[in-house]
Amino acid sequence: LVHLTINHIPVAVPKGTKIMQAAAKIHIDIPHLCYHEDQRIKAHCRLCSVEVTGRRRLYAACSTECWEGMEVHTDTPIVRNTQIAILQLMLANHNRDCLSCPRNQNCDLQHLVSRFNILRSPLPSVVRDTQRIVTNPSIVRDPSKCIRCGRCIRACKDVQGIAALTYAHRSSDIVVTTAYDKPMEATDCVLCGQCTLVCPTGAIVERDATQRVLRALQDKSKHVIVQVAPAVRVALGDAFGLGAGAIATGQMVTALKLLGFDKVFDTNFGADLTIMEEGYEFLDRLQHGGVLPMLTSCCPAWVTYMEKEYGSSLAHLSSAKSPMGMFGAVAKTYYAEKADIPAKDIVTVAIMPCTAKKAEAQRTGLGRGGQPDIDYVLTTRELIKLIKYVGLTFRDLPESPFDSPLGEATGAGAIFGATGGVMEAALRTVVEKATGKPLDAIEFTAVRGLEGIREASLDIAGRTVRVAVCHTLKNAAKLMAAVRSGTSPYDFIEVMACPGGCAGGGGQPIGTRRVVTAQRIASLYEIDRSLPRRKSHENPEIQKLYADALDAPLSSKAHNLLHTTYQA
Ligand code: HC0
Ligand code: SF4
Repeated sequence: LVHLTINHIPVAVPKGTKIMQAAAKIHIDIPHLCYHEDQRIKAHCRLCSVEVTGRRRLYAACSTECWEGMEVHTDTPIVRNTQIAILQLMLANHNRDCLSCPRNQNCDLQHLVSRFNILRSPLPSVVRDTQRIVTNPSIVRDPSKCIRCGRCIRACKDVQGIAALTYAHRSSDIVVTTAYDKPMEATDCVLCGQCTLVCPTGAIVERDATQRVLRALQDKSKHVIVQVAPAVRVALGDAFGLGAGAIATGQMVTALKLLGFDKVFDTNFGADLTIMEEGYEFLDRLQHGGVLPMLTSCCPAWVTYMEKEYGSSLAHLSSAKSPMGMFGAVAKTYYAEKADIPAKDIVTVAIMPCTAKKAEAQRTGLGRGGQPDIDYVLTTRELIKLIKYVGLTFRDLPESPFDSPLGEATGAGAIFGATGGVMEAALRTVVEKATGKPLDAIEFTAVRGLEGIREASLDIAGRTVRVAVCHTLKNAAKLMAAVRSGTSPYDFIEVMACPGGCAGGGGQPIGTRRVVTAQRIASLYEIDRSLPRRKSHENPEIQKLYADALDAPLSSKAHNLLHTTYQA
């Protein structure tokens, strides 16, 4: 242990601990902006400067390791004046239209300016361009809000291995932009939103659809239904003081009903349906010499990555639509018929922990007659805004169940929101179908966890099947090298673009970090354990859907409705 004092309070910390974490141990939050707990430390904003007795320069608390006998001061006049000067410089180069900023009241810069009680800025504004860049369905950039902390750049490069965002120019002219200033979607960007999750201000945010959804809800001629992704229910509570990973399914359904949705359905139902199609597709490829390894196709950032980077390997992708896509297709056909409402009068909204889902919803393969199957996608963050707008005290809401017939789901559907969940859900159905025997040991723990790449071998009806699971596109690239060259040892690979899977999705609440994602994942497995049915093929509503309208998995009807194609 290393012994030091911070503001005269003694602390003992393991060797190698940074001043920032030592201070946190005694409940002192040292201000910071470029530092993010999941990222490489850059220490370039210098906002975390502290004084050390006997030393003439200031130290960055995020990057300086504690030493024996160190006396740290976080609140001396020099420290405070430095921090205020840094903030004032940032403010001079920051578009301060806070009142109409998407991150209003949820902005690190705003919090710090408030914390330091900076009432007026003595420096004249040098903000140049205040034009927001709106070129794709998912992500909006506002360079006038950028404080050049580089967190988005590191998320894109270090997590996804993509590097669509970069610094350009030098010194006071430095900006964060894309290569040649191209629109994001015209770069290697896959719209995953990991950059939006770490941005401390409103410089890079999801494209807001809340107003359009509110208008649909107020339109009496429309029947507005909503589906909610598996990972939203374990993240939404973050914004309402429920604690990381809190399971808020029942309150969430109540909130959506109070918002005016005519029916509240579950994407987990769509996930069960995906398992039927994708699971049977895998068995079919396995038994009839189809293209292997088969790659999962439910994560839209991953699908876009495949289309942009691995165009010659698209035959490996499962043709199954994502759960969101399948849900939308069923909603505008089967459900429309059952409910006796013309599809044109049904508006489907999807709540997703994801920004890429907004772009996925606009894919031409996900619609019929020129109309999209999913009309609007809101991120978890946007749902939080809507709940706040109507003034619901979320944590006190009673619980409500999902509506029928697209609201029943199994534990297999629930775990889709965790990395490894799609594979585990698929195996629960595939193994049972292939062997014809009921599967008792349904927890495939080898594919669980947060290792970047996990693998497992299992015997399916006399054949050894090798599967792999990975999260983040940086890890996917490692597996894809072998797929492209035809040397992959695997038969089936699950890829989710975001760290931890959708639980850590780019549309989740600001403040999402790896530790929080891990708690959400634990909750998803808890939901799975708590359900009476844990295999997708045992979902009675899915069985009824096949009996009523689709015949069987992979039937031509199922193919028409539930499968899609990809384009390099
Ligand atoms: Fe996911 Fe999904 S699990 S991508 O991570 O497969 O967004 O939560 O909704 O569609 O079900 C996200 C989450 C979904 C889909 C499902 C899949
Ligand atoms: Fe990079 Fe994802 Fe952001 Fe695109 S959306 S810039 S891929 S982190």
